[in-house]
Amino acid sequence: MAKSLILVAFFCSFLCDYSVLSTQVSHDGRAITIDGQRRVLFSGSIHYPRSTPEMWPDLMQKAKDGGLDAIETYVFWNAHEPQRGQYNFEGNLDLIRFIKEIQNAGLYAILRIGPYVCAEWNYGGLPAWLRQIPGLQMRTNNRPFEDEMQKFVTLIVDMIKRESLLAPQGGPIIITQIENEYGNVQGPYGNAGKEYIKWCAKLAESYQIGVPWIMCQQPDAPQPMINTCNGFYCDRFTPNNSTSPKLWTENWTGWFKAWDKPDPHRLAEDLAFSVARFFQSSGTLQNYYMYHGGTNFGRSTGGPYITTTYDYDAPLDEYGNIRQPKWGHLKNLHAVIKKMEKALTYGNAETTELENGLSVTKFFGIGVVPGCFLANKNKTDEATLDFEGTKYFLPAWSVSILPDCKQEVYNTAKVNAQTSIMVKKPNQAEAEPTSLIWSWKPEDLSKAVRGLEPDFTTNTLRDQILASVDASDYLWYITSVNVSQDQQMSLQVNTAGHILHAFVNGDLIGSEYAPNGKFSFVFEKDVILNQEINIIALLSATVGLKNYGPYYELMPAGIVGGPVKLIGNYNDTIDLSFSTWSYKVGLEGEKQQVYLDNSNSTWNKGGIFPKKVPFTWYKTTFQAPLGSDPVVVDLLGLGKGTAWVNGQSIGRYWPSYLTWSGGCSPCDYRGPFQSNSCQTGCGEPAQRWYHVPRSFLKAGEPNTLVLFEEAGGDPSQVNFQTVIVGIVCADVVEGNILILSCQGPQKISALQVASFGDPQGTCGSFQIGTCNVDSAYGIVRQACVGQATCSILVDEKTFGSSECSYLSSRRLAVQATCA
Ligand SMILES: *[C@@H]1O[C@H](CO)[C@@H](O)[C@H](O)[C@H]1NC(C)=O
Ligand SMILES: *[C@@H]1O[C@H](CO)[C@@H](O)[C@H](O)[C@H]1NC(C)=O
Ligand SMILES: *[C@@H]1O[C@H](CO)[C@@H](O)[C@H](O)[C@H]1NC(C)=O
Ligand SMILES: *[C@@H]1O[C@H](CO)[C@@H](O)[C@H](O)[C@H]1NC(C)=O
Ligand SMILES: *[C@@H]1O[C@H](CO)[C@@H](O)[C@H](O)[C@H]1NC(C)=O
Ligand SMILES: *[C@@H]1O[C@H](CO)[C@@H](O)[C@H](O)[C@H]1NC(C)=O
Ligand SMILES: CC(=O)N[C@H]1CO[C@H](CO)[C@@H](O)[C@@H]1O
Repeated sequence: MAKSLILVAFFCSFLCDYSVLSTQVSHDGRAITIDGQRRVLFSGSIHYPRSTPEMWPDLMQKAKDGGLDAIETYVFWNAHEPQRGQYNFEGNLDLIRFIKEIQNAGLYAILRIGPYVCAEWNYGGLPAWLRQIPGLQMRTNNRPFEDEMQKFVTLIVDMIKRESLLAPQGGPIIITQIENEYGNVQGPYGNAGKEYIKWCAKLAESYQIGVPWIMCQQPDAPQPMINTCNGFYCDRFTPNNSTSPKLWTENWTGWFKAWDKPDPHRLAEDLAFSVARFFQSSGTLQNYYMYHGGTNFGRSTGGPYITTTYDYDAPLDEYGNIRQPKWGHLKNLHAVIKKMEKALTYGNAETTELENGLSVTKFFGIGVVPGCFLANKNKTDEATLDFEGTKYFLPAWSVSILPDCKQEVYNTAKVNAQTSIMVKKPNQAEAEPTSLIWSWKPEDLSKAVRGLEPDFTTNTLRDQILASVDASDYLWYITSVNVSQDQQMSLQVNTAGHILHAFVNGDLIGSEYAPNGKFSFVFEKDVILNQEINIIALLSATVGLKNYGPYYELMPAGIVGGPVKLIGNYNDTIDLSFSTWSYKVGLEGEKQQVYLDNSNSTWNKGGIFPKKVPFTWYKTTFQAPLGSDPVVVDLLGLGKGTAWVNGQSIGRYWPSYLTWSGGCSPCDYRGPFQSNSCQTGCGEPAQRWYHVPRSFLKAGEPNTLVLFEEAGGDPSQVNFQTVIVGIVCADVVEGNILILSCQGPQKISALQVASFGDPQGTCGSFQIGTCNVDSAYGIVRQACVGQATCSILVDEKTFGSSECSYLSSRRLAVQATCA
């Protein structure tokens, strides 16, 4: 086998110029065509910087097993070009390796080059150094911006061409995107915006890459750019040109999380409903945003107030585990829709709207097996639909799919896939002490609070993005004031956020952070001033820069413009806004890279251990947990800061930020989904567990964890854990197959419930209903206990035909533990 492949490759390199390996991608008004055939395509977003190269093959395989055809990613300009002309494509920024992993898994790739990406990404992916270029205005008809954008897009296009990654070259890339969601913000840019979009389209076309270009949410996309839809539902969307197929680039599988928000969820039933409705309404390509959300490693990743976890409630969780039942319910949906591929892409669609929100769509035509969708859009009432002589039961807010228009194979509200409940297990590394041993050192504030060795000095209060060029979250603004006598005054600082720590004459007098994403606030605190010179040092910290909206890049950050004032008892005011201000970018510890293992800085071991002391660096060593399960570190007890493992950033942490306590109520999949429809974790720490990728860890030797604690915290509770499947459940309708899996090396260790009949309740609280086949428990125990995976066909042959047969449909409910 290997030999003949080599022969073919050898033969081709001389004679056929790889044309045998080449794939022709085009489109018509109906679908993307691959080698001339119209296709139904399922795609999923995975952002390469939000996982590690070691995770990529497994993520791709799980995506493929879940029934995807393609992986979609943005390209992240500010990560690749952190300084103008200095590029980084290493490690988790190795875009080429990522695309090759997609190809290795036998999947297609969709590359959204942007380079504006939104994506809850810091500054929407645009480099902050663009702001330093004279006359540059972003995302509009502006030559300096267009020049920089063209340079970067050309670099990426040249890289993928050189590596033969485009489908016509034999590579996996079938679709590329220029710009992103510009249609949503275009209004305020007026005519310049229209010109810019035309320029983008011309630029894209000029590369002649031989695959279709898309522009999402761009109703006036110039041909041949295809306008595509983003949203929770896309059934009502139509592209503007009869030659453009209906493509859905972002069907949000859940939602992102911010530091002040509870955990958002989107139930599998509703997600499946939206996908089924899209195909019912003649859609042909759909991309899950996100299929794997991942982690915002490093400070430059997450957008404004976005947590370090970017889990997104996606079919693969933050750590790369299969999220059940979402993953399995969609896998089953993909399989049934694929059965109808010919009908959906070559057939005619005939839709009949019935009363009470019911509708029927039949795809039919010469030479194709007809396929049908029966939809119940009614969000409260179930219905029984009489269709071509058969009665079909449709739960509220559900779609039934009949791939042959006769037999219901799938209903979006009937979940046959297993549910897995993940649990966290303590670190079981050998010889790991129960609590970690810490050393520490204070951040050296001595120069900053006295204004020594500034990076530069001005007599204005500058925007933090311009002043620091986003080289750090932290920027010091320092000035002095000469007063004629000792006195108490009120220090008033107007800041555009996000966090402010104020020091007067070396003492921290107060700290404040922007509440609920309202970044502008006024800090006010009484201070005692000494006669003559007083030094006021203000440390401003950002938590990810704005990423969305017209002119979002101009949204201020830091103490831009102030005013900064001292107000006396008689309203006598000293305005410091135009005093001489010194600036220092970043922390001393960041400059000295004290988080690196080879850092030469000295750490304190003895003495009084500082707890709840802001601006403290902490360091400990730990053994990597045994096995291969994903690792997290529990940072409960800490305030806010940044964490590194073996010198690699695992992101910002902020467990002291408690989320809003309202807004969590039992979730219902029925009815139009909103980002806050279904939330958990109200009033709890915004994020307590932080992902430590296995590839960051060394087995059998000590690993280092370094924390920079900005707000004051206590690391004594910090510990490492692994994430595993704890409980598996399933609730399977007769005629389907029960599959239970511990999703890893663990085995099903005990069976709590196995009831065949009409079991009640949900996973964790199943109860026997009015009828139960007594032998069910023994049958399931026999087949499953002791196994890593088991499957049972839920039918009469297994469970008998007579018992409970008066029920209209019998179900098997199972709950088991993995260990
Ligand atoms: C595209 O369609 C929208 C309505 O969906 C319309 O407002 C717009 O003018 C159309 N644009 C073009 C170029 O046809
Ligand atoms: C639709 O696209 C075709 C081919 O790309 C183009 O010739 C035609 O002008 C477009 N029609 C409209 C209404 O934009
Ligand atoms: C849902 O169905 C009920 C009857 O079962 C009907 O009264 C109601 O109007 C329907 N709602 C919608 C939105 O069609
Ligand atoms: C502070 O102001 C007083 C009065 O203007 C002046 O005499 C004194 O020299 C100033 N002190 C410093 C250190 O500049
Ligand atoms: C100072 O100004 C505030 C707000 O303008 C006002 O409410 C207060 O009465 C003033 N105090 C004095 C002592 O003038
Ligand atoms: C620590 O000191 C050694 C020897 O002087 C030097 O080679 C190394 O680069 C230093 N490490 C850092 C992180 O500065
Ligand atoms: C393009 C699109 O459909 N956008 C929608 C996404 O979902 C939100 C929330 O439901 C809607 O407000 C948008 O209109």
